[in-house]
Amino acid sequence: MYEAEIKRLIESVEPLLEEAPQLILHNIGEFLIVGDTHGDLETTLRALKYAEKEGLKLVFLGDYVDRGPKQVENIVTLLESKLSWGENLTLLRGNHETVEMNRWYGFMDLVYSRFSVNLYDSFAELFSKLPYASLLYKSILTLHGGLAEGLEKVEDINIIPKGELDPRNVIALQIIWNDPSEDIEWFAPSWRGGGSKLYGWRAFNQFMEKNNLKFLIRAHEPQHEGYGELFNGRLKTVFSCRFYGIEPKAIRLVDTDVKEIVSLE
Ligand SMILES: [Mn+2]
Repeated sequence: MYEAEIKRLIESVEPLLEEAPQLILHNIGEFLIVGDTHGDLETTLRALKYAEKEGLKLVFLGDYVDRGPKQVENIVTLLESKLSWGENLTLLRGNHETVEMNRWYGFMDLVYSRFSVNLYDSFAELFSKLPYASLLYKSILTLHGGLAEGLEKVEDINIIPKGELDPRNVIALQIIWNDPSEDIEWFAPSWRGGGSKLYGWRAFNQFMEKNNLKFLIRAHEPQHEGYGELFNGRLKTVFSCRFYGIEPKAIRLVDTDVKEIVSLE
């Protein structure tokens, strides 16, 4: 693919992201929720094919680039799909849709060497406009990392500013970085550093009750079987990148329930 084509693709998707809220609402349909892909083009193609065949809407939970072998192809495929699927496909922001991560984990160098500094800058701008969360059926919250200390109401995700190449907003930063832990009650500093935190069971339960939520679905941490649960099954982690020695999985939702854990192997 030529640089000019990718640039045009980015410019076509950008307005769609600009006009969308930070919290995307979906109330009807069935969904396929896909976790980290990190350059795993095969998983992305399988998810698209499966969702198309079964008539599902798609939610990707972020981390499309860095690490894997087909990073450019993966993000390009996702952006092209966004254009053709429109609101039936949601791309959320992960902690790797940031300049800081791309500098250390490969995507920046890759785009510099294959294309140009200018094209990387266009990707970075686009990433800064990806929404942070999606609320399904008013009761299932989906995002990349997790709950943020200081976030009381789900709707407050809409207050997060757009366009931060590296999120400095403390809520945004935690949404893409935080991990759950059953060993703590409230919040604690995370081993990941940089202002990220662990959220414990009391913080989780309180947030879920206050916002009338049934499940939280997130990605961010590799799972042995591609899927894992915490907090009595109310928190579900899905991981979809095959390069971690795991079977890539996705979650199929019908109404407000998990219908199936789908293998994307
Ligand atoms: Mn991540």
